[in-house]
Amino acid sequence: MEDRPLQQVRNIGIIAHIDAGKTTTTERILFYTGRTYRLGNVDEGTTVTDWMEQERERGITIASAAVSCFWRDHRINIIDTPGHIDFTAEVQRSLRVLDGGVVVFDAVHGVEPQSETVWRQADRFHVPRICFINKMDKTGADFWRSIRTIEERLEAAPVAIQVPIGVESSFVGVVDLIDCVALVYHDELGREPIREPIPAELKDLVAEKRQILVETIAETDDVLLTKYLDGEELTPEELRMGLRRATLAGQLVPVLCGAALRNKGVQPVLDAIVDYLPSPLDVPPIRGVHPETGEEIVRHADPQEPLAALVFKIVTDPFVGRLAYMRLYSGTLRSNSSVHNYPKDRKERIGRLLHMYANHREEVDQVSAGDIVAVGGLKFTFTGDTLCDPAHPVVLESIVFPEPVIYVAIEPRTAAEEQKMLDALRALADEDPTFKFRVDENTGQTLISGMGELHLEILVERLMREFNVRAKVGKPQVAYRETITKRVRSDGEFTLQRSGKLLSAAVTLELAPLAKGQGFVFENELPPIRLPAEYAKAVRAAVEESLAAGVLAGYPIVDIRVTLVDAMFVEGETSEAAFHSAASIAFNKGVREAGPVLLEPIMRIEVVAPEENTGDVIADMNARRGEIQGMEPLPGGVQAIRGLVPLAEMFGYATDVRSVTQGRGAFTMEFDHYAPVPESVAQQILGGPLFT
Ligand SMILES: Nc1nc2c(ncn2[C@@H]2O[C@H](COP(=O)(O)OP(=O)(O)OP(=O)(O)O)[C@@H](O)[C@H]2O)c(=O)[nH]1
Ligand SMILES: [Mg+2]
Repeated sequence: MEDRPLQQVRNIGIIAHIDAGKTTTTERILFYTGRTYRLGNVDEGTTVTDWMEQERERGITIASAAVSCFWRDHRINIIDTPGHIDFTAEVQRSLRVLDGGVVVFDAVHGVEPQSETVWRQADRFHVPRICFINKMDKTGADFWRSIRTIEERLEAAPVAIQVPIGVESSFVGVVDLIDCVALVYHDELGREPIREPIPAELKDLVAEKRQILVETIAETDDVLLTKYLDGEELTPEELRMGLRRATLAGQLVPVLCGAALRNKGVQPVLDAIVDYLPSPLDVPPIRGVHPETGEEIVRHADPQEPLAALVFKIVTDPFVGRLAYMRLYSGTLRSNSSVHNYPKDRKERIGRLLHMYANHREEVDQVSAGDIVAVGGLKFTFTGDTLCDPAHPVVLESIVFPEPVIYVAIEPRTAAEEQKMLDALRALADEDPTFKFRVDENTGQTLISGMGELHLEILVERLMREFNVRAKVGKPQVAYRETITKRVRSDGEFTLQRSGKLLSAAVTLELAPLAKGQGFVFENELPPIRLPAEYAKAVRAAVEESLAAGVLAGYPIVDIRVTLVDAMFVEGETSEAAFHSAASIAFNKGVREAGPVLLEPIMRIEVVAPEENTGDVIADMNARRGEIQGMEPLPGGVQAIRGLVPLAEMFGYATDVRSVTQGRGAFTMEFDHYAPVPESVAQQILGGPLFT
């Protein structure tokens, strides 16, 4: 894959709600750009990007896949991401390193729950995007309603740059509003959309929508606005340039439509990627900090600048072993060279450089700023780490992943497989930052935790298929949290007689609740003259350890501020260990006195069901301690029912919703926030009253 000047490179993520058609669209992109010679199909398990066995069997994308192709002399690096919420980490890490996004929608539904999730993620990383309203061939498809849902539910500024020709089974192509020409698909494979005059019956609609488009673009640019207000015609080139500027600035979102499965409307998406989405030179330079001084460092997409690369994915490849996927923001990286890893502060030797094409590899000698590459041979490097030139150290902002919300106990079929299982779990956790495992000290059980039932199901299956570990798994459990509800001061004292020597320490901690999602804050009010730094460090370490297992049921403690307000010791008769113990005593006693409560994950769910079942769905949701937040009639006589429900009440819901709706209902659910468990429910979970 020969290189292109950076302004002719596009690093793009295909993102959307589950099943919107991301992989099907990617498959057509690879076909029309000549990367493939036949069209694969998700339902037959023959696409390029859904290459994992489980993806092919289930017809869903599980892991994001990187591919590259060329269009109009531009190199387009695409990452096809999963839509299922359990795999949200894949979207997060992809959007963190990509420059532009193609957001796909199902034309029958428009915005769906995960459309909102990925849109917010793209907002967080300031990723300019275009929208592709797919499945225009389906019954109930509605291009204009889909655009309205983007405006209303995503608070965005979508602007149609096309008008569909026909709809449902009569959908044959689009009218390009900038060039005022119809693109009609006559051939089965959709290789050559034919440029034709605008169908007469669409002339008025096209004129109306073009007027809106021209006005909308003109309003984003003073020069164009002046020309427009002077009554001058804006040229297609001026419109395209104006729309490009507005898209890169996040002011407008161009909207296209098509039916990828019917091979219609994909080539204009490729044109829009080139015309409206950024090259690595169009995105702001990356900011990092100096690992020692903390001073801010800016790096530009320039191969001559010192190297700065962010690792966004680790994969264990069956043929070449452990691969680290990274995005280069500046500089040049050569195979067999050495770099420095921060925050690990370790030297790393660069082995092979590979351009990945789904699960195929193309070896290259060097890559430079703006490129995405997989690197073999790294030992200490994990997702979120920075690799840089040892002479020009820099740390880039890492990638934050959501915390797991459910867990299951897992055990190997035979004791002999214990170690093999733990090694396999380590390899899987190495790849997936939202998958965690630990051995519970009290029970000795191995617990694996993740984002949802499907997430853990897939990973347990991988244990078997890829690591040949047969495992038994328990029932899914909710990953509760604990927190406190009132401010307390708590003293802790520790005394130990060792080899005739007295060691003692006493501390006073103030514990205070923090707002939801604030996590943990530690403050030390004692200057080193009052308490030597190493003892203060021991106090902090003890508190952090105690956070891992709360006093109610051993769940992690969150949203708490701990302040070290006093300490007592006798010079020479104390130690870090004494302070560590005194702090644990003070902390745990304090938590018990601070009105500890159990927190449970609350899920945002959307059930789409036939109107006649709405009542049953609502009743069932209420019975699950749910809170209905809204309903919306959708095309085809179905209703979207939205609400918040505790995860603990949602296990097995997939089966229940089908029986409540005679198999016609579907639902999506994603984590929303943690909330206190009602007293009565907490007592059931804890098997008795809480500390009061
Ligand atoms: N009718 C119709 N079906 C389509 C179209 N595009 C995709 N599909 C079907 O929609 C289903 C999902 O397609 P995918 O391409 O796997 O969707 P996805 O967005 O990649 O799904 P995830 O990766 O699992 O989130 C498959 O059955 C496709 O055949 C389309 O344009 N029209
Ligand atoms: Mg897919």
